[in-house]
Parts: sequence; structure tokens; C-alpha cells
Amino acid sequence: MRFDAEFAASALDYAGCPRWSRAEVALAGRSNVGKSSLLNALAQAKGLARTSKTPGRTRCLNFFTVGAALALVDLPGYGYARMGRAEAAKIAALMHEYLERRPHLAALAILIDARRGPETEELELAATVRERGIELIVVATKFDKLKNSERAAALKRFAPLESAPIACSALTGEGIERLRGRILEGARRKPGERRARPIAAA
Ligand SMILES: Nc1nc2c(ncn2[C@@H]2O[C@H](COP(=O)(O)OP(=O)(O)OP(=O)(O)O)[C@@H](O)[C@H]2O)c(=O)[nH]1
Ligand SMILES: [Mg+2]
Repeated sequence: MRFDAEFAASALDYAGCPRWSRAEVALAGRSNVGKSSLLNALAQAKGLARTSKTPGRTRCLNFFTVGAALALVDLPGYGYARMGRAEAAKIAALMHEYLERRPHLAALAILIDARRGPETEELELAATVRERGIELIVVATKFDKLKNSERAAALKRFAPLESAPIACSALTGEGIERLRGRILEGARRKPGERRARPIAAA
């Protein structure tokens, strides 16, 4: 599947977000969970989004175009303990303003470290996303760090999100093709549009 992403813009505040009619799929998650790495894996371009061993690296919204009608958005990471309180509050406010106001936001991918599972922040974020009628995509990141024997139990911890996680690794490429598919599917939906329900077998 082709997924040619190009960097388009960085925004430090909501007013700085690009004005376009592209459907957007945003990646959200705790600092250091692997958002930028996953974006690079999706795009098959190593240096596209800046990754770092230092948590709290991405502090603005970064927009990447994919083809003619889609954009991926790398959101700043939350929950970094060493970030000052004022900075953390600013980042949380920016993320929420983006989630609540962005007109063409079609889907939000919540990235969660596979070893950690969802915590309060992720459950709250999922609830916000559902209230807005945006498609929720749950991603379990850094799956390569789990032994085969640990995988099933790790995925079970995602049950409270009520959405089956896609297990991914930016390192090995596991799950990336499936995630590309979900992103393209999510982007086709208009925000607020209901998911088509399967017709019950007679
Ligand atoms: N083993 C492994 N390491 C990963 C994976 N994805 C990311 N990492 C590592 O995790 C660290 C953080 O990755 P980033 O992609 O920068 O994380 P981020 O979520 O963008 O972080 P912030 O921008 O600080 O919010 C880096 O050292 C990456 O190399 C993965 O799938 N497997
Ligand atoms: Mg980042």
C-alpha cells in the first residue's frame, strides 16, 4: 500500500493549524510511547517525524500530507513527569482544543505502550473521541519488546477501551500494514457519521 507522507506544517497553537479540507487522522499518546517512530514507519521514511530518546520531544502539532486528501497529525505527548506543570497544561489544552474544534478530524489513533496498557488519561481521551463521533483507533506500541508468552495477557489489559488494539512495532514493522488500512478507512468517514452496522443474519 502506498503511503507517501510529506511534512507540511508545525503549529504551536490552534490558530497555527493549516487551513485545508483534508481529512485528518491524528496520533495521540503519552510522551515517549512511539508516536513519531510509528509515523515514520507508516510513511516508510526514517527522518520524517523527529524521534528521540528524550521524552517530551514533540511539543507542537506536526502535520504531514498523505496523497491528495489525507493528513496525519503528530500530537505532542502528554504525561511526561519532568515537564513543568505550566508546559504540561499548555500541551493538554492545545490537544483538547484540536480534538474539540478541528473540523475535518476523522479519526484519532491512541497509542499505548503494549507493556503498560491504558491508564486514566487514555480512557478519558477515548471517551472524548467517542463523544465527538470521531473514529477511535487503538494501537499497542513497541510490541517487539514483549515475549510471545506475554503478548496475550498484555492485549487483555486493553479491554476497558472496548476497541481491539492493533499490535504494532516501528522496529520490526509488525502491524504497520494493518494500521495503514485502518487509517485510510477512518479517513473516509466524515466526523459524526455513524459506522455502518452489519446486517444481522436472518
Ligand atoms: N523497541 C522499540 N522502540 C521504539 C518503538 N517505537 C519507538 N521506539 C523508541 O522509543 C523512543 C521514543 O520514540 P518516539 O517516536 O520519539 O516517541 P514519541 O511518542 O514521538 O515521543 P514524544 O515526541 O516525546 O511525545 C525512541 O527511543 C524510539 O526509538 C518500537 O516499536 N520498538
Ligand atoms: Mg514525538
